[in-house]
Amino acid sequence: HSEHCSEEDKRASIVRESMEVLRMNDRGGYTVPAEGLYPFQWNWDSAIVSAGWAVFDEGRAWEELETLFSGQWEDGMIASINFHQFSNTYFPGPEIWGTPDNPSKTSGITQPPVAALAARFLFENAPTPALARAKIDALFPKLLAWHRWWYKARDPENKGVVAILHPWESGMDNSPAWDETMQFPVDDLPPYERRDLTHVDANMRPTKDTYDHYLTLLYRFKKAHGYDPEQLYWISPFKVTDLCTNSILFRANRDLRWLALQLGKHEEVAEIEKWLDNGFEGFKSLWDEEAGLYKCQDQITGKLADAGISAAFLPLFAGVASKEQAAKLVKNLERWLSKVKYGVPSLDPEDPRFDQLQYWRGPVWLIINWMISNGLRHYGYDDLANRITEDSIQLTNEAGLREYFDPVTGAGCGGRQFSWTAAMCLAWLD
Ligand code: 9WN
Repeated sequence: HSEHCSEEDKRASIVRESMEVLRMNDRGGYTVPAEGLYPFQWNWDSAIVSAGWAVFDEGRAWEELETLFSGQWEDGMIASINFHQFSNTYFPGPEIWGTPDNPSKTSGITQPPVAALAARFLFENAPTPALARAKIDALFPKLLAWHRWWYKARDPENKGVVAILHPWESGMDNSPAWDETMQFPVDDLPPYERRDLTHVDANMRPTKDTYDHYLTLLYRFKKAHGYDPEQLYWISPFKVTDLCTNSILFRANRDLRWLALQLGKHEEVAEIEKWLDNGFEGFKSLWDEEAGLYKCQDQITGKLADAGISAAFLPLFAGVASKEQAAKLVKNLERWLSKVKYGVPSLDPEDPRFDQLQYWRGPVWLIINWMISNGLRHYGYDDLANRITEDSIQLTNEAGLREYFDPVTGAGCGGRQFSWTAAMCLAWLD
């Protein structure tokens, strides 16, 4: 009994701590992912964090999304980073990106479109339905504009799935899924100084060679008419169908459709249904039958990436996989989980590149765990979903609200007092 009690006490204190972390990382209308390491407003972080705020401060939750959309470009894009306030603790900052004022300073690329999911979550869980309705009325056209942007700028050839043009856009920056597609030669770069290594250990962060590639893309995009997204698609040496982005976009379209129905926007419903139909077709080219996994695809060569990554399970979250595909995915996932103590590792633990500490090349990320477990439940794999939920509770109980976790030892890695980990403890694990 006493053990049970102390487990409960532990959880109650994690929940309290999670609220404190969001308050501490609040910069007035937006939440930074982590003090020092990430001092600006990140796109998919903020969308997830708004669900955490929703648990104890409805108004503040909506404000998070409103501030995110205050940086929306005229063409509809939501950038990966909004630079609301000066900070010199992160590289590359606004002076390197040098985007046109559009309407405020941002990066020049995007990130996975979680915002519509968050908007639906806030709307459905709203203590004050009238407030929620007013907020959604204002937010809906902006969400729609962003989704339209994805298809216009990132699927001009009508594949039904969208391209990312920079690994930072995937949110899984140094995933082994990009090892082959990141082989292009780097340009002569102006000298630069990374800041991430002053906050966290180098063995947990991308290598210098990887950063040289990141910056090569950044400077080429900057030269291409101030990041004009319609040009970037045609000039980028990195053009990939990313599973994380496309699964989230598919799910976000379902949630946007649901919101459109609430608002009685029938033309928009039809427009979104077309994206869903095309997406369903587009996903077929990402299925690797032999491996029993989805794979990212190089749009330049047409080749599927060889790496099995955690995003391979996200089509379950999208709801785009068939029952047969789901069964094969589950078999792989069970094999992965049998090789580690805590799931879900970001790379197949049997891949020789597996590295338990290295960022997106092995470690566990709570936001991905939430999406995978949600998807598993939808397909009826409750036991496996429970295992992932239990692992996530254990990890945060033992290591705290860290950026990511070692799947072998359970140790916390990367940044501390991390906003999206706190948000997951509030909106998912409590
Ligand atoms: C680049 C903020 C972001 C996350 C990404 C994660 C990391 C940035 C970086 O941190 O990326 O966008 O400099 O490492 O990979 O998913 O949104 O938490």
